[in-house]
Amino acid sequence: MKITVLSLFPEILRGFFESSIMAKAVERGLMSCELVNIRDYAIDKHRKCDDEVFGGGAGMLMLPGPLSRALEAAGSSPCPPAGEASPEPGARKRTVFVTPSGRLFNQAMAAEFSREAELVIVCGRYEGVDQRVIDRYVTDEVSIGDYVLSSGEIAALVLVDAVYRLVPGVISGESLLEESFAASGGARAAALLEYPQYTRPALYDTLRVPEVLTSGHHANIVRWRLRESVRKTLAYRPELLAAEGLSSEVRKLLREIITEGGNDEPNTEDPGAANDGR
Ligand code: 6GU
Repeated sequence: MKITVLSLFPEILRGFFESSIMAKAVERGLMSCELVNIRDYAIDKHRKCDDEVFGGGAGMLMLPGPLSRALEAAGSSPCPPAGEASPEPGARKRTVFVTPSGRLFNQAMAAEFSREAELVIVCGRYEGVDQRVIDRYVTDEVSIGDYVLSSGEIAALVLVDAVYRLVPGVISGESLLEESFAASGGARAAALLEYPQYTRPALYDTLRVPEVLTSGHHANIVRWRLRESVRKTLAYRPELLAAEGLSSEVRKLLREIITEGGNDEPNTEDPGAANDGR
């Protein structure tokens, strides 16, 4: 997969593309990445990229000229003028504008983007971008959450990170399978948050790892983990448990946890007592 990111501050992005798993994926030929400085497509002698908003208002907007030329160079195709036939669905290069006024990004969108051969991502700066550029080139407007960032670069990195790791071969299938939300991009209706995890030492200062995890009893471990997942999901993201398609096991655990109330200690409970009903 090839990802091209257009930005007025590509240096903010470079470190990410040149380090860790991304660099490895590039080395292995699974990914290729290009950073484009929009200012390189400004043609006046001051390399101007922004101007005031028509109709008044605070701040500056990115000019249509430099950004359009950068998009053309990146291979984004303009949508045809009104009245002309639209290209086949999927024929236009996926061109994503990251903006707080976009569609809310989620794992299903990450999975969809990861199936594209190429992705172009545009980072906004200042108060935003001239709407005509969005109308002509952008296929998707995406926000990463209900808060405001000062620019699109960090949001673009969030998007890139969520997407490229789903490209086959980039990380192990096992890690993908286990993690929170893995299922929400696929067929399952609901996903649970991940259970707590521990590593050595088993006793750190006065804090002991839940005994079940060092017991070697695989079935008990699986049950404990599911229970903790349900407990955590109930505490932090109860709306995920309202979805259809919860297994009967999860529904049973949920009932038990709700009946228990908040007065149990997950690290000291008897793992065997939770689910066998005896
Ligand atoms: Cl994509 N950009 C900016 N500037 N702020 C955001 C955002 C994007 N998503 C949430 N907040």
